[in-house]
Amino acid sequence: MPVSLCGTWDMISNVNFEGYMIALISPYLRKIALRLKLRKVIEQRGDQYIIKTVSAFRNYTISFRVGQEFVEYTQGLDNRHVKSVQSLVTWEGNKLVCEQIGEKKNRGWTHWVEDDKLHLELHCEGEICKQV
Ligand code: 1AG
Repeated sequence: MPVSLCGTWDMISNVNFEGYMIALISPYLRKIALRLKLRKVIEQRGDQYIIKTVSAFRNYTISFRVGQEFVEYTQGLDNRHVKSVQSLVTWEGNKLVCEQIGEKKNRGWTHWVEDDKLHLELHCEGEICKQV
């Protein structure tokens, strides 16, 4: 576990969020989501992580142990897909990498800290969103 991702992080940039969301949700919801300034609140208790994405519109929380598969239901995001997603989070060097195996192909995210900033890359079906 090379670095701590813990803390409260406020969004300063969000590139191609629209592209990422096209694979997942309706134009109406995308329009709302695009305006949001997202905040990440990351906590760690032992090897358990809690990552909260907080916004004025909706909040989303995941909780997992690194290296252990868990079932993720993306409630409040693209929850029209009732099918659960099998997710696995691992460290790849300094990066916390999540592979989300489910209905959507090539879906996942990567978190890392660089220049004292929290970075997040979200990908789904060939689209890559980059948030700092
Ligand atoms: C995320 O996962 C998810 C947060 O960072 C990104 C937010 C939405 C992208 C996913 C699908 C779009 C669906 C609905 C948009 C509607 C509302 C937006 C509400 C966003 C605030 C919750 C990675 C994370 C680890 O679990 O950081």
